[in-house]
Amino acid sequence: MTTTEFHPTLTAAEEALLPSDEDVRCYAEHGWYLSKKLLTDEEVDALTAAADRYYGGERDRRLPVRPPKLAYWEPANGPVQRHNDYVHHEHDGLAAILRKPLIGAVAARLAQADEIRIFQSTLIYKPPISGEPSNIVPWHFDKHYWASSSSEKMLTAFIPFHDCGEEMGTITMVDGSHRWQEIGADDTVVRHFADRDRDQLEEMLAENAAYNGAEIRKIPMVIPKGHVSFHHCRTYHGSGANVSGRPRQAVSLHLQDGDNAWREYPLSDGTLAAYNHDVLVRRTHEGRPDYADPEYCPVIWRDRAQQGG
Ligand SMILES: O=C(O)CCC(=O)C(=O)O
Ligand SMILES: [Fe+2]
Repeated sequence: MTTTEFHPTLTAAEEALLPSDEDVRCYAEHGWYLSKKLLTDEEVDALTAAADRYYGGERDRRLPVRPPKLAYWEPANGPVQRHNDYVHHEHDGLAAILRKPLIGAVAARLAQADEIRIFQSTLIYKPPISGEPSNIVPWHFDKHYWASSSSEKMLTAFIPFHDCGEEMGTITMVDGSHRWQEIGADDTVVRHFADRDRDQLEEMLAENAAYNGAEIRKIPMVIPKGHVSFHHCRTYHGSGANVSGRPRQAVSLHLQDGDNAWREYPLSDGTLAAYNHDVLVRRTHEGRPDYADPEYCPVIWRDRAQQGG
């Protein structure tokens, strides 16, 4: 699909589901936003059915190479938390719902951007095993993983396939933490987070908060079916055990604004920050990974003034 062919529009009913000016102000202040009902029950049920088929092995296409840090659960991995990246690329049934323009339009308003593209989509499944350690998502913010992206406006839409409350281990935000200054360089923090146990992670979060003279206020997002939780790329978040007796299923839809591009970002060990896209996407005319490659990073929203053609 070329730039000039894509003219997403919203119905009047969908327009009413956009965040208000006050919602946008609140997002800027708090770093998260719980949407109205953006997906119908039929659309959410279609996600569940498509995910079942995906887990059964259905694919419409496959990645041509395996990127270095790909999350890709397979049945042989057993009853641990499942993460599968690039589902918007590999599975058209999932993509059909994830590309809904309304999701992009909400993101565009929150990020105050003209265009929204998919950056990544991760299909998530927390098995209903209350003591399963892999179900715990440690405190992190998504920009930690996106150092090779130039944008500070990127954001994530967390889309559960059912009502998602605390007993399921729903996503939990650290209120206002996107405005904190970090202790140390981004990449050293990433490594710390990966290597540390839960108590140490709590301590790191506390140290970061203290450095900023901030209180830690944790907000578990209680998300009704069809609603979507959005968070800024610097908002700390994590999640806990699934003690509900039912699987907790979701897609984490990572979104980029139209201006986002690959940037050269040296890490403390002397290497450059990289993202899985870098071995997949086409090159720009300067020879850089193109984070606007429609094959992997499709546009899902473009404001009318930007639509041209
Ligand atoms: O599954 C979760 O609770 C957290 C997912 C996550 O880290 C995200 O959506 O960015
Ligand atoms: Fe995250």
